[in-house]
Amino acid sequence: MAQSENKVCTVKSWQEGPLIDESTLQEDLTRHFYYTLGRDMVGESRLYLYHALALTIRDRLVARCRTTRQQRQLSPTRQVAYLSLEFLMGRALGNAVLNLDLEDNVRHAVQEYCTTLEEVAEAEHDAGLGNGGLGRLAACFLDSCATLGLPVIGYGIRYEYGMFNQSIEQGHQVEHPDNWLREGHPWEITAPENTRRIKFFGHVEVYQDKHGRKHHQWVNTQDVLAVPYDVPVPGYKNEVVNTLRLWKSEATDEFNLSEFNAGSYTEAVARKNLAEQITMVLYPNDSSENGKELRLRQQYFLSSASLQDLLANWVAGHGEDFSEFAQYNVFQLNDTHPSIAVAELMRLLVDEHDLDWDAAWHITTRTMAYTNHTLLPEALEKWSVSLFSRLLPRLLEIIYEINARFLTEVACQWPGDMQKQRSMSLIEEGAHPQVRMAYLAIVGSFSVNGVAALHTELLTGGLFNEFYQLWPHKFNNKTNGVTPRRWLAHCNPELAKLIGSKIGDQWVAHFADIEKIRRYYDDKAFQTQWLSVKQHNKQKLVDLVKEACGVEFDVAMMFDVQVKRIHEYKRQLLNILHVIYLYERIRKGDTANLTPRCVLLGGKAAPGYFMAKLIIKLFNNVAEAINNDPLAKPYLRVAFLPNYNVSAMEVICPATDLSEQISTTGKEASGTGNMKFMMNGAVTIGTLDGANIEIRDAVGVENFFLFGAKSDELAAIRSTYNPNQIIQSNPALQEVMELLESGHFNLFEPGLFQPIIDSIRDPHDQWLVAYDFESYIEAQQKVELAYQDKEYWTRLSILNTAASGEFSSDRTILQYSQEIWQLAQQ
Ligand code: 26W
Repeated sequence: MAQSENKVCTVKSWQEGPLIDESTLQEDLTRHFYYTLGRDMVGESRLYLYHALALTIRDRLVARCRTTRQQRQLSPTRQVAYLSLEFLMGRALGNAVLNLDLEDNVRHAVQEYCTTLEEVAEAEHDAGLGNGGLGRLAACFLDSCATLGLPVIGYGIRYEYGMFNQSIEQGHQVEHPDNWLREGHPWEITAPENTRRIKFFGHVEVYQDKHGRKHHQWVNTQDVLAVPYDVPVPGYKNEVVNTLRLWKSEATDEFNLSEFNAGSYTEAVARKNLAEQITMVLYPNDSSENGKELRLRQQYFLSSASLQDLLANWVAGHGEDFSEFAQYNVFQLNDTHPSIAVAELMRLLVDEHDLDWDAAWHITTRTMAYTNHTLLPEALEKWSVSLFSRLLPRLLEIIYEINARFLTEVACQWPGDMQKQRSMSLIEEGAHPQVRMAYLAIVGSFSVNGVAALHTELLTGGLFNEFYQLWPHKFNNKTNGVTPRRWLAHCNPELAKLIGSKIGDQWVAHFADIEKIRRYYDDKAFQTQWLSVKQHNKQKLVDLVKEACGVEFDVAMMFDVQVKRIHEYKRQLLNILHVIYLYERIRKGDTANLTPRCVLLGGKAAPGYFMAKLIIKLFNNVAEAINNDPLAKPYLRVAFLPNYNVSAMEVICPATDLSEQISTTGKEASGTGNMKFMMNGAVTIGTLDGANIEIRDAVGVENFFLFGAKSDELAAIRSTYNPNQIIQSNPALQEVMELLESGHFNLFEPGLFQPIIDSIRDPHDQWLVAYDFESYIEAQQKVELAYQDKEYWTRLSILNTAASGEFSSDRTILQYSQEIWQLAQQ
């Protein structure tokens, strides 16, 4: 339909959006409760009150979202699409209340229902649409983009089942499906009119038009529909509301029609299931590729739907003229997961919008930008050529064409060097040829970035060095950050208030300001208040640990915390060895200088990752032995918190004294938990890895407990690594190993932990657990002494928060905006 035929009819009185005063909010809350949801028993369920409140707030978000869109239409600027298979949003209510500045009014409105805002907020399920760091980073970025008023739209998948729920049974991890949509998701609004059609399977036919031009037609495909669900993303007190568009897969009508006509009702329904499988579940692997066909389908589904969406909007405004498209659009690829977008944009421009190859390539390589989040070789995505040719035949052709042209460039740069061509090719040759997705992303992008200084150095100097030599200008660093709204203002309201009482509230949106509290680190009264907030936060964690683990933590003891995905490189095992070492000291009566501590561990293991699951079991067995030993009680308590997620971190990081960031150097790309802890005044014990290096520089080397091998020493260490000798020559480690090997922690499960013992003693142990043990213990001893001096520790704590200014994702996003996206300053 031509635009002039559209009848435009806006009801003026709705343009402004609903008021946010207490009585209007109250009226809306009641109306949603009684009429939208059809409830009348106030005491019936907090769930309905939560839904009514969410709808009340959503009304306000919708109004602002519309104005944001309208304002941008008035003066079009460059915009960004952030493509990510994961958005780990957590809960939305508290964040929306904070960002819309509704707290006082909402509190009063809720009071009428004889409950508190906190209790109502508890009814919300976490949106767990991500594994860990990469997914949560995407969520922090959306918050910063909206707060900075940047035109950034997030594109992701609306998984029916998010990250699995974890329970612990007899010390083992057990996975349970996360049916987070069961009770409805009040924040989303579906836009079926923007449904897109995604092709799979089929084959390619070539024909020539009357001008002799070749065209490729991807035919006989089995299509799936992508239906968008929009989630509002509010900026902090700035009236801006951006959008996160999540795609759900649905069957097309033809599927049903043809099969219904043939009388195959059941087959038709089965087909429907097949289509809907695509967005059924989030893959719970965060560090190893498993090459599952469904995962590639998800990646293509997201990439194609999102690109079609943007192209359709472009065509609506500019017709088929793409000459300025690259001036107005950027696609940021969150790791290689959506990197098939490079080939898909080529396909859409060439096959569907009739551009020639060079024009399309010009656009693609000026709009795509790629962020790498991992150096682990096993996490680098490769898809088998045979799978590609079956599932996405036209895309494979396009990848071959991109590769052929690229290899010509390689040949020009390194004439006659066939080895170069082999090592840089987008296709890894061999018995089972594979497409190297990271290389596709690099070749198709104008920017490639790492997520911390060391990580970017290791990318350019190692993993991607040949590409760096070819195109040094493409590579850049963007050190990660986290949003101070969720990770300080919202999760630690008491500390936020104390900070506000000294330096005002500007820091929430201008986090560099946080540095101003440094002035008070020596102020006795301030220290006392600081400590009392921490104690209060610790009590909340005590309650959580008691309820979830049945273990009694004590606020008088040091809270030593490691929460993150369970992985050998993150070295939860090193932490366990330290716990066993402390226990040994207690058993020997060597407790004179022992600082009482509570050790908390949390995190999920990928369901197929045997060693990670065994590490959880070991920790739980060690915890049980220690918690049941009355000797240990005054000095050491140990708990594994099941089902670590965003909401749990909101309770954990404000209560933590000591933040464990102990990965093997060169393995953790950045880390972002380290930043959340620091903001909340935890002190870090850590290696020179990822963003720890920048954290240590910011807080001052004397205020950071450093240990472990350095990245430039690793090659030498590995070449002569002899863990058995290290164990023999270190009495403390020897005792720890003896206790472990004696079966003390697995009396009824003989041999259970042998694989862990073997891995520590293995000269090829990549994670160098035995190597770093000694310096870890020394650093822990320094921590103990420091903690015993309450005033000194409090000073350290204040200094950490004060130095966390640069770890706001606002800083990170400003850098993306200026250095990669080139967005006009808003
Ligand atoms: C294909 C399986 C898979 C899935 C997810 C492989 C790898 C991933 C992610 C890249 C893992 C991840 O979350 N990486 C983390 O990204 C964070 C944000 O940049 C960093 O802070 C962490 O150091 C990094 O491990």
